[in-house]
Amino acid sequence: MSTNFRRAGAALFAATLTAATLVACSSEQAPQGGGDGGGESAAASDTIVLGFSQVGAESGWRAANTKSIQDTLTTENGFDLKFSDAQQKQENQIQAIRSYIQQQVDVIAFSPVVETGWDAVLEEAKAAEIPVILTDRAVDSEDDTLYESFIGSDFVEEGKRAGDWAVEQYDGEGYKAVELQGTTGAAPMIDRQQGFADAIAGSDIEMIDSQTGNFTRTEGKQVMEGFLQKYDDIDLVFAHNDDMGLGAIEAIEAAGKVPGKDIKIITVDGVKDGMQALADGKINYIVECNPLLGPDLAEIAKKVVAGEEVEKRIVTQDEAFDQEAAKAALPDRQY
Ligand code: GYE
Repeated sequence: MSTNFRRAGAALFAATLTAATLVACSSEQAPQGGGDGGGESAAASDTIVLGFSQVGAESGWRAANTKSIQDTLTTENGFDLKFSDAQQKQENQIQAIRSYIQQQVDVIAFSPVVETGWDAVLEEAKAAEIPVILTDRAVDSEDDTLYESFIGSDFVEEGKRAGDWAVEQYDGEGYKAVELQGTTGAAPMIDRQQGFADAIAGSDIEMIDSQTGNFTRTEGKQVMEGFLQKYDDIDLVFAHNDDMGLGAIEAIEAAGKVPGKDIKIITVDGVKDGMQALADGKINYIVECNPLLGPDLAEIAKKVVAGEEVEKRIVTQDEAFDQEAAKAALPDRQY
């Protein structure tokens, strides 16, 4: 799946060797920095200490993403992974990043919960000469020297694919649509909304309401309940992730309507529960967002520590599924 991983295949061995040498040098300085006081986690000299600040555990996608990172950045693969969960709070992420700076880790990686407000802490990392890699979500900053690379999907494209399919299927029927947005201010929320709006723009599909469900099943359900009380003519739901779509299914069924028929549902992600609902006809279309970012992160981290050039933007490849495609893909689905 990971084209980037394949592309860099040959160079990786050499990069790993260089990385080992470099880290060996830098770790000699660790004790005077106060580090972790010679505790058990004092890394072997060829190990890359990587501090990762995760958004939270809000969705099936996030669980798969965390697993991919933890399964890839292992001791056997040359990493000492320090992992923290920010529970969808920016202040927790900033705190975690500051603590990684204090610990003088070799690399900091994080998935920024929202796009703005990162410059100060990223400047602190830069001043401490600790490289930063963004995974999954982008930051909105004028200064792109504050991070080495951004690995993740093209969220505008995902929203556009969802909207293009809606237009292809439903244009001409005067559909009224509602939107369940992801976390306010998060890159995938902003971009998916934009992509979908652009795609339906010349059609007769009308977006009548849009609210955040914070990427969770519970809030997706609550927001959908509110929409169903407010409007009796909803034809289509665009949910920025599967979990909110699954919450919407519960709300629609509780209101005595049939999800996938009376009210069509389009989501983004392609996690197992979402794909199952699609195969069962309760969701109509899913644009995939690949959460398996661990291998690309490992590769880029090794290169960065080795002082090699890395691509500033690495776009992961996503597919899209209708009911038949979901049925075919489900048996081999990894997440
Ligand atoms: O779509 C959603 C998760 O940032 C791409 O975050 C990620 C999104 C994903 O909570 O399910």
